[in-house]
Amino acid sequence: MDKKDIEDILDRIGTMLEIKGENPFKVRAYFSGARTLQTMEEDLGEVIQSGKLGEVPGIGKALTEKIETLYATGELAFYDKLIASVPSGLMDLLEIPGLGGKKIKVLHEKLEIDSIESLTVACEQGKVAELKGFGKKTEEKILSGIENREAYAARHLWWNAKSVVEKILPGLESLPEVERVEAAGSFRRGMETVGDLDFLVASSSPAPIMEWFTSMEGITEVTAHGDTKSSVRFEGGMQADLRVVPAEQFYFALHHFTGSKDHNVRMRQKALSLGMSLSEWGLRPEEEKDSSRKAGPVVASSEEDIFKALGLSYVPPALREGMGEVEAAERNELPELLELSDLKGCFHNHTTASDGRNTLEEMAEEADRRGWEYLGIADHSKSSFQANGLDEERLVKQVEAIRAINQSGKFRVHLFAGSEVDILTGGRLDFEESMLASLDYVVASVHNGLTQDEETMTSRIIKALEQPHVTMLGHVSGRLLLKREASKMNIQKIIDAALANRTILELNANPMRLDMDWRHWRKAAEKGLLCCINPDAHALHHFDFQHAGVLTARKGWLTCKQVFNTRTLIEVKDVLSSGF
Ligand code: DGT
Ligand code: CA
Ligand code: CA
Ligand code: ZN
Repeated sequence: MDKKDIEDILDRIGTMLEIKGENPFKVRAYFSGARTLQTMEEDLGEVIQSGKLGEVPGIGKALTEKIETLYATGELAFYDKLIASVPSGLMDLLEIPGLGGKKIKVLHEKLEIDSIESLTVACEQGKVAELKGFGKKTEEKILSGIENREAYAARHLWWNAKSVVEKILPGLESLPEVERVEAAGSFRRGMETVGDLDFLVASSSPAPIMEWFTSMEGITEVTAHGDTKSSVRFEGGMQADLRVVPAEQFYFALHHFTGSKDHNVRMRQKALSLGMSLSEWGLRPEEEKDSSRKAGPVVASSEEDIFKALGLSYVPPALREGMGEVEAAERNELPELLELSDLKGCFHNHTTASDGRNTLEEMAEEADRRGWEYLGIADHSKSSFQANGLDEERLVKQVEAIRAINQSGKFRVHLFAGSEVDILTGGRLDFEESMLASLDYVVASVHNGLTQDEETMTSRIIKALEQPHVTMLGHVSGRLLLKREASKMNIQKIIDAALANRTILELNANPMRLDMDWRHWRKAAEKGLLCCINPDAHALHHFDFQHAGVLTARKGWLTCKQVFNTRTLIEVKDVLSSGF
């Protein structure tokens, strides 16, 4: 565990002890221990090794032991016990400005507050203002802090980041001083959520660019305004950094600020192993070493040049997560990643028959416009009554309508008749086998009972994907990014069951889902698991979500062959009628 993580844990220990009403001296020891670590200039590992941690002012014997244990093992029984003894909702209250351990203790003891929800209610009822040491002002501040919490939340959906980027990039591009511009960081890597945006510009006159950037529309705060670096915050809480570098530095800076940190670390190690040093400034021979050779710095007129200079094949930004991509690039074994243009259709889409906003015909027309070969319609099943799910009778009618449209030749796209069938709590499906058999395909999804325990949920899902008529499993984990955690499940067992039963797993491209998570795809697909990227469209413009789905698939190292809906209509028809 590194120093920063240990500081955070010491801080949290202090707060938890405060909430529990422990001796103030003991509490302060942890807070000051954290501050001491923060300002310590020496390398923590070296200090520990030399046995001198206990001599550092502000770090006593008890703390020394705990820091050493954390550093060596990353764990601390004392800390785990403490966490278990404090209601988890109380720690969430720390995110509200003005609330620390002492105030939280009072709120908990006097008003039985144990979560942000119960605190909101108490504030609205004016109970917090009546507490000693609080008052009306504090209550108002807490309430507005709660309101802002979401707007100021630390992370944002990639999709929302994209719409901000798409506004800023053209503006920067249009400035005469700007020679080149890119959005770097987690956005460029296609992370499902983005902390802040990182714009990078090549220019020899940064001043007017800074001026433009810090006076854009929609900015609520300029948090930094320097000569070559500025930071702003937009309405809604999104933050953006802008850095301006000289043109010759651009691709080194682009590579550096694209990250990830882990990827950068591996790249720097690779450079060092070749006697070079890589940074945001450039790639040059290490100083002093072999000065007779007098090799100059590497010139890069693209990111490819940097990888080439290190003997690596080009690593696309989506893969730069420090998960073996540099090693694969050394062996020239990077996958040929999926592209958006590889997709020939999709299977999980809704119409006005359930909770979609567009009719069957409108959906078909839009699919035509996009040049897709096929479009699957999978409206909700009867148990999803809140989504106006179809019962057998309505579904039979829809299937007939779909067959009729195909017959009519009105659209080029071929429509497949399917259903997004609820997986009921016991793992049974919402329709009988005969109904399922009359469909072209079946997407099986969990929509209720999302909080079942891991074992129940795992066997529920496995039971569903063992059913012969189930073609694919929809939005596997049920997560809603930044809103709702994934259901508890043993994902490895589910992947293995999908493999054994030749069931496809969906990569749901809705930007709030991006589910199954990209971190699972690489290994699963290597074992032969097939992916289907679906927009889960409830309106025509939701077909655009496929962009996010493909980017996520790329992060999972997926190739064309591993994605079902890259296949042609003929191939898909063949599989759906006679299996894999
Ligand atoms: P985010 O904003 O939390 O979604 O994630 P990133 O990856 O965009 O992180 P950010 O904005 O803090 O920095 C952008 C990139 O700059 C990051 O991916 C790698 C590089 N970078 C920033 N700080 C460091 C650092 O301390 N060490 C290394 N190796 N790279 C860094
Ligand atoms: Ca960032
Ligand atoms: Ca940043
Ligand atoms: Zn669904």
